Amino acid sequence: MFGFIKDKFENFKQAVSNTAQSLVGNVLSNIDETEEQYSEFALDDIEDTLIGADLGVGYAAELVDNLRSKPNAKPSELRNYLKEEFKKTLSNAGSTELNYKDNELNIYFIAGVNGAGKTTLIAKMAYQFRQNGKKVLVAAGDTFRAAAEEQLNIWSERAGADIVRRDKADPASIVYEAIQKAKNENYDVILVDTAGRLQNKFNLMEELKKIKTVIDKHAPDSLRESILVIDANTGQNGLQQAKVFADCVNLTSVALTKLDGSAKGAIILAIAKEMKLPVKLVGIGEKMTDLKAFNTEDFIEALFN
Ligand SMILES: Nc1nc2c(ncn2[C@@H]2O[C@H](COP(=O)(O)OP(=O)(O)O)[C@@H](O)[C@H]2O)c(=O)[nH]1
Ligand SMILES: [Mg+2]
Repeated sequence: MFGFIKDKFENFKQAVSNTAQSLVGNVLSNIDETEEQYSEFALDDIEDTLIGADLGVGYAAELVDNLRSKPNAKPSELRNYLKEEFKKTLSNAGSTELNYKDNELNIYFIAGVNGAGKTTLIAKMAYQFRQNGKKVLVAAGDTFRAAAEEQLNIWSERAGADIVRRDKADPASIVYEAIQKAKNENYDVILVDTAGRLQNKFNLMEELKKIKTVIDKHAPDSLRESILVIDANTGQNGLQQAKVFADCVNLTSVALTKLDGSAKGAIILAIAKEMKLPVKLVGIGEKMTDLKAFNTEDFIEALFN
């Protein structure tokens, strides 16, 4: 495990505030806590509000059907009920600690659609690892967009990481080169940036598989995480993206970006529920320091308090 910024709860709480309003605030403000029982109208309302907050149709229905089937469920207990259910869902999705092994090479494979925030996440991770004295190499695997490589170069320099890049080269060969360099020069971390053009889904998925094959072959014990980057504002679309990527590369976790300002952070719960994937990192702004280690307690606290 690795201790990414853990001390900025206030910023995190701020980033979760719109989600807290749409997911918890709106549900609670629509019910009458003095009623002894839920009316059918109230239950439908709760379900609609949960769906509107991007929790997903199936999950919202499950939560409300649970209440419906318990004749003595009380509106005054709704807050606690949701809190416990959300906690359960998150803990069932697995540990939120980023995997990291000291004194070994740690490879992080980063995937996601264009604009999700992959390159920014890599810069932020590189910065964090550098702050902790780790030797960091970035593999510029998004060779499709020239501007993307240049952006990565600037970010990496700023973060104090080294980079392997080669114009128009095959991404898998760049990753191969990065692995050789990392082994020869004792790097602690390789961050693998990738392309995200979903317009040509088949080619993209083949390219990602090829990169993973190179890692499996040349650094079989080093792949620490395969992280899918999802823009919080894409809501349920993000879940669809997750399914496409999960079908092709074995994902281990999710990084949710642009949570700042987003009211659709319930996607964290939807992904945990439907895909059993933990969110481990959260982007809460565009700056290098705007990265937060996700943890369930902080998230629940920010949602409900
Ligand atoms: N507000 C906000 N913007 C972000 C965050 N992460 C990335 N961005 C912005 O999203 C845009 C796309 O990011 P980029 O890393 O290039 O996406 P990529 O195509 O997946 O590599 C850029 O303008 C970033 O500054 C975040 O956590 N919060
Ligand atoms: Mg990029």
